[in-house]
Amino acid sequence: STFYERYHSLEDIYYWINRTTMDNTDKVKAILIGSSYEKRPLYVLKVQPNKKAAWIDCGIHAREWISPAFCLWFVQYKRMWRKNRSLSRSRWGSTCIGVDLNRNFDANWCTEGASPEPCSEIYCGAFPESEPESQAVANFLRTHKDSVQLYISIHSYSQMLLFPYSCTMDEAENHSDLVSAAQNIRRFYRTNYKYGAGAKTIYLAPGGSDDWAYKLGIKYSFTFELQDRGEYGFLLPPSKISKACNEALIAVKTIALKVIEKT
Ligand code: 0X9
Ligand code: ZN
Repeated sequence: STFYERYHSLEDIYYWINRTTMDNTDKVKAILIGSSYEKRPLYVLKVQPNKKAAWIDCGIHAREWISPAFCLWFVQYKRMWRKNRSLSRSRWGSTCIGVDLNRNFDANWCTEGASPEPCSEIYCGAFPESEPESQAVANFLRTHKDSVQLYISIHSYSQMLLFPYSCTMDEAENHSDLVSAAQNIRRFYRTNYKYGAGAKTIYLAPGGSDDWAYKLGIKYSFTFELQDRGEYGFLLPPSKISKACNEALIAVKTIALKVIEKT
């Protein structure tokens, strides 16, 4: 299998980022946007010098192995860990690790579908953007919101394309545009993907990055839940990487074309 058909350690991914930027100085730039709780650098890889841009992040949920493989981005500490690594003390005095970064953004923060309990898997953090990781992403997007027209967050698993809102049952103002963008993508998938507004398709989940980016003004905002549908779940075997990434790549291309056409 090739390098891209395997999972990699964080050290390898940093090496890959370094190598890729050095080999393509004209096309790829690494921008340091902050550091994680454990003081590891967070990079944006800028791959087009154009004014118009799309943001793609991978690894908001660490245990979703296929996600960083798609971007070669940000990797996790433990194989089945979901949250970041920050320490917080619960009301009962016990110490728990981690905030769910996809509950830490300022979009109906910590309402139904998130938990104020530090030990929960969906702990929302002490306040919106309390975590360095979500802060770094939010700061970057705030600064670049005029050029970023498409926001994509890669997760796994369940084979779904989700769009706002997840933080309320309300319909997004451009709901029909989002539906048609998702339908467009679907035509190119051989694997079956479900799509729809997050809250109605899966569950209420406030504080997510997609809803936050949408409220910031990025009207095309998606969360991709990549393969599979539960057979391997979070531990998608390396032999399945190429198919999972290829179909995600086609989806990203299709949706970017649609956004260009509309804006
Ligand atoms: O619950 C989540 O954060 C995502 N599902 S996952 O299984 N990867 O954890 C769904 C995110 C959908 N969008 C928002 N909740 N904003
Ligand atoms: Zn996730």
